[in-house]
Amino acid sequence: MASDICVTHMNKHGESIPLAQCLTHWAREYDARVALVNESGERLSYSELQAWAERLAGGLYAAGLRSGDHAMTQMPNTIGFFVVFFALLRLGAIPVMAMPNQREQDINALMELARPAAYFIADHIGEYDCLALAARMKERHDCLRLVVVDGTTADDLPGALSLEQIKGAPCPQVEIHAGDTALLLLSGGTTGTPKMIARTHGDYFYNFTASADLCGFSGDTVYLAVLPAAHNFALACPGALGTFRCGGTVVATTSASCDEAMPLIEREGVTHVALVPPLAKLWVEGREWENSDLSSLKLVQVGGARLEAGLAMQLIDTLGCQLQQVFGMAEGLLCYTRLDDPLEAVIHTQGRPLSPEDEIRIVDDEDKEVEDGQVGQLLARGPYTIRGYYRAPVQNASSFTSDGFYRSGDLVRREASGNLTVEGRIKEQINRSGEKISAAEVEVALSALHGVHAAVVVGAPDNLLGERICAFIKPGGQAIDPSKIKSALREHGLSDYKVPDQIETITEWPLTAARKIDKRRLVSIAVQRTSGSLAAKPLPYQQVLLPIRSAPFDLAVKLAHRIEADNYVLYEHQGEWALGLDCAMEIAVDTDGTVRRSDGKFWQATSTSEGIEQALADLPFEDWRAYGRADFEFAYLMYGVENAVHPGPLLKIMIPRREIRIRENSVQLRALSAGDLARLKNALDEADAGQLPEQGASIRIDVRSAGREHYQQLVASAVAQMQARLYQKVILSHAVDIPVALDMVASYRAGRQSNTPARSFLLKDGEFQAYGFSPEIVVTVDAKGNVTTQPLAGTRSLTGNRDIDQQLRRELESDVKEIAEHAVSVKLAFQEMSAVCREESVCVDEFMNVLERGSVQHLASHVTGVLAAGASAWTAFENLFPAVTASGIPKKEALESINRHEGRKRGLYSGCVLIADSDGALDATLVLRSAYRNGDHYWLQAGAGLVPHSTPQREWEETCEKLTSVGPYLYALKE
Ligand code: OOB
Repeated sequence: MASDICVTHMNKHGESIPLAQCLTHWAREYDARVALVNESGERLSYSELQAWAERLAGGLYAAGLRSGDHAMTQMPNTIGFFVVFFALLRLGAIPVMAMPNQREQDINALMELARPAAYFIADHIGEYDCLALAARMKERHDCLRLVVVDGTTADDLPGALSLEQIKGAPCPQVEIHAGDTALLLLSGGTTGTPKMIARTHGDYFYNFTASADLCGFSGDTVYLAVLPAAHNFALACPGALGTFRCGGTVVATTSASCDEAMPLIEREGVTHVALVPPLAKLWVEGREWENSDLSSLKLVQVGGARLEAGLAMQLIDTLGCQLQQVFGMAEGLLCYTRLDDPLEAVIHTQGRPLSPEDEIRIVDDEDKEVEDGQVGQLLARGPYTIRGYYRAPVQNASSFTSDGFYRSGDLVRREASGNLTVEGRIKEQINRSGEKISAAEVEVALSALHGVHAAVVVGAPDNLLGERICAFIKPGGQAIDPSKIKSALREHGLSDYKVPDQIETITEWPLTAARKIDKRRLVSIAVQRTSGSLAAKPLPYQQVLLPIRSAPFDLAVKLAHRIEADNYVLYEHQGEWALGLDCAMEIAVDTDGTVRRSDGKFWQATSTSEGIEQALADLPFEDWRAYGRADFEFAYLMYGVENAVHPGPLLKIMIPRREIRIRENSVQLRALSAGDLARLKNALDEADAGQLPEQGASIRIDVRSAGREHYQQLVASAVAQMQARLYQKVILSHAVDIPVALDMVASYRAGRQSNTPARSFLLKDGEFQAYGFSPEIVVTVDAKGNVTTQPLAGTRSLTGNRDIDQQLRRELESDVKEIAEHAVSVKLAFQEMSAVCREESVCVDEFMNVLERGSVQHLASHVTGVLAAGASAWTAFENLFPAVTASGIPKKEALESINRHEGRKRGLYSGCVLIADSDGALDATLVLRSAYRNGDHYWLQAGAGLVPHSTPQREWEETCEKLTSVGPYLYALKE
């Protein structure tokens, strides 16, 4: 028989035993050790478990059950469950692993497919009367010869046997091969019909033994089976079977609630447990009042659905043990984070395949492999992954490639470490608390109900469940009563966990461009319609104030250089460097003004500022600071200018998970979890003690080398339009490409040392990066509602030679064109401020100062006011954006002129970078004198303010002077 056992099914010790013979081996090896304990403290040793399973197998044989027969088990986590499981294997019968919470429709469909000869049930599951269900199944399925009840009430069902009573002499040994089917697992549905997964003796043995090795299971392992043991995760990843294989103890419980499970952990000294994310969340919350001693816990595994990084950290903090993420599927492939992976990987990824022989492909819509780091569908093939569902040829044609890869329907990305992150899915499946529900199946069940004309079902993000089932119904006549719909579905035998959590009436389906029902839009509507009612308690930032040795700017640079984050914004203002890292929540404004939040909520308010305010108003965090940026084209939305250049989002705001605010001598660290705070502190200590990053080679670019003619043509064209009085002023810009990869942090550092900006910033958002030395603020609003804006117009260069600079300054102060240009800008700022401030409060409190900004000097004024009743910082922002300095006068005509002349997206150039606080303060600074990167494209951009008297030659000079604020301080990325 050994020759039948495929090498790939062996564990690292080279053993492979057919599942059917495992318990006999283990009983011999572990004998009197405790194999199994239940919640009431009943214990079975390995020998006792084996003896009982042997007796039961004999009794079942005597009752007519035979090797190869299918036997459906639908039992909660009891001792009986395991006895039945092992007895069936011993007999050579094939357990069909139904879930305890499945109801008539599911069980019926499974019976039709699996044609079981026996049905093993508990007498009741919670309130549910399983005997009545069994009676109906027996009537309907003539394949069912045997019903066995675990409990005392078997007599209530004529013909049923009680598990306790079944015994018989040992049944014959059957010859079993590694490739024979050992058990049938259920697949999470994507279609209206169930699918089953045949797992073999060999592959399943490998599944739990290799998993047990990877997870460090041993004879000391005490595994709490709190998820249903009928599910692959708790059964064999490594689960109960992995524990038995090592001689450990399985604690079986039917209750997952903290007040029952946690005392059990203390009582039994549980070392390992597997959870799904929603349960993990309940346990974290439960620890606020539940104080059992959990110090025996070594490892908590979380899988089945996406685990948020914040919850991952909280879990480590509150349970005080190691975390492992498990991304698995009943079809086979298992990915685990490893016990020695860096914390970053354990928190942010779902691990990598268990076996070196697992093959994975990440592909696009056309099955072509995507580049590393890109998102695509995960296809898997390997030693324990099935090549087809049980008796499902039609389904198999679409679920497997012709060369046998399973199409998981999951969208994943492979990190450089080889770990995968699950980014979404393409299958029409809802993941509710780790339970997989086919939207199609619920739609079919709903459509069969009286009064339902049509139904579409989607999964909506949910604080408690991960996803909740939301059904949209077009009524077929009278109004829909959600509670009646739910009870009708239950009466029709739909499993309880598939009954929609939310039912909404809809009159018209939202459609996609391809005229299909827009399910994403439905998700947004589902979220929208419940907003408010499901609001969670806001999460506070944990914070510490620490002394530092480095100068604030040096420290900011060292941190930006060291910290690895996909998103960050470093914002310098008023002597503080504020660094927001990693996004806990993102708010984005689409090109149509819709404000979307990354938790799925969206707002389509009368004004964009109102939408943003609403999105910020019910953030689930306390005392937050938001970091964001608005691209120039946000102005097109504000002024109704046609936007054919920017696909959106036009404005992005992130609420960071971690934050550092650096001032002279001290640093404030803030994070949403204690773990993040601790990591931040480590990063700070290292940066404070460490060296400044080394600079690469200095880059010389000639900003005058290209584009002169084109730019001067644009100037001439705009000047002609202004002379025709179409508008008064416009800023036209040109971009200069940088042919080498820039070290953005080193260049920011060098540039900042030679500039005297109003604000500076350095930011990264995935592939997009920028830094700059902002000459002026767009608007600041303090918590009391004091508003300031700072129009800057009129420019001369700063050469570094005092006499020349003085001469240029005098020229600037007396040049009629510059003064006129400045005066109209101040007037416009005054008007815009008056629209949002109390009228009598608006004043020009500084007029026509000369401000030195790096390589140029400007005429600058200050306009201040106090917010009018009903106005917020965002109303002020909306009114003052874009800065007149970078657009023109009147703004709308100037924007149209820019759109016509430049004809391409400006993006962040002449937009703004901003921070906003939960107390209502906002600080938005104009993005000029900056460098930009998008993927491998690096560039600078600058422009000049054109008025009717402008000359192409002078304005070209001015843009080149401005580029000199950034251009000489560029450093190449070190190899
Ligand atoms: C486990 O198995 P199934 O068969 O109930 O569900 C598989 C599906 C995956 O295709 C994926 O969509 C989702 O569940 N999933 C996860 C995940 N683990 C599973 N999505 C995001 N993050 C994860 N960590 O759920 C299962 C089987 C064995 C071990 C663990 C889970």
